[in-house]
Amino acid sequence: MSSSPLLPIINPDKCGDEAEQKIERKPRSLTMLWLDHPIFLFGDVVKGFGRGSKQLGIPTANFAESVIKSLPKNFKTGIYFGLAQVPSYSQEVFNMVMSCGWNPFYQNEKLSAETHIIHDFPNEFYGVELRVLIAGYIRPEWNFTHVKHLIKAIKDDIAFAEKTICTKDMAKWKRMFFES
Ligand code: ADP
Ligand code: RBF
Ligand code: MG
Repeated sequence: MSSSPLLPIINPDKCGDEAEQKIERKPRSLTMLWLDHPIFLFGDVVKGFGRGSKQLGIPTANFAESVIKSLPKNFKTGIYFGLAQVPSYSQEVFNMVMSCGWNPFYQNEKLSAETHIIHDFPNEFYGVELRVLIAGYIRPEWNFTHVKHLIKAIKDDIAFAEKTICTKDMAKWKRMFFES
C-alpha cells in the first residue's frame, strides 16, 4: 500500500496504544500541510451527543448537516486546523482544531463537522453563528483502545495547531473572511 507523505505510518488493524506511539506527527512538507485554498464555512451551532465536554473535557461546536453538505466534493475527512469566530460573542478570531469525519471511536453513523475553538468561553453558545476557516490538514481520524488515548491525540492536535498557525501571517485571511 502506498502512503501519502502526510499520512502517518499506521497499521489500520492495530490502531491504538502501540500504533499511536509510532505516529510521526511532523509533516514532511509544510506546503502539503496548509491547504492551497482555505475553506470557509459558516452556520449555526447545533446540538450533538454532548460527549465533547462531558467525556473528553474538550467541547466541540457542531455544524448542521446542511453546512457539512457545502464542503467541496473532494474533501478528505480528518482532523484540520484553522481560525474561528463566534460574532455574537466577539469579533475576535481564534485558532481552532476541527474534526470532519465519522468519529470511529464512537462509531458514528453520520458525518460530523465539529470545531474546538482554542479559547475559554464563559458559557455555551448554541444556536448562534459560527464561522470557520479551514486552513490546514493535520491527520486522518483514528480509532483508539481507550478514551484517554483519544483525549491525548486531541490535545496533541491542539498543541500542533497552535505551533503551526503562528508560523503564517493570517492577517489577510482574517480581513477577507471575518471582518463583517
Ligand atoms: P455537543 O455534542 O452538543 O456539540 P459538546 O460537549 O461538544 O456538545 O459541547 C459543545 C458546546 O460547548 C458548543 O456547542 C458550545 O456551545 C460550547 N463550547 C464552550 N467552549 C467551547 C469551545 N472552546 N469550543 C467549542 N465549543 C465550546
Ligand atoms: N474522533 C475519533 O473517533 N477519532 C479521532 O482521531 C478524533 N480526533 C479528533 C481530533 C480533534 C481535534 C477533535 C476536535 C475531535 C476529534 N474526534 C475524533 C472527534 C471526537 O470523537 C468528538 O469530538 C467527540 O465525540 C465529541 O463529539
Ligand atoms: Mg460537539
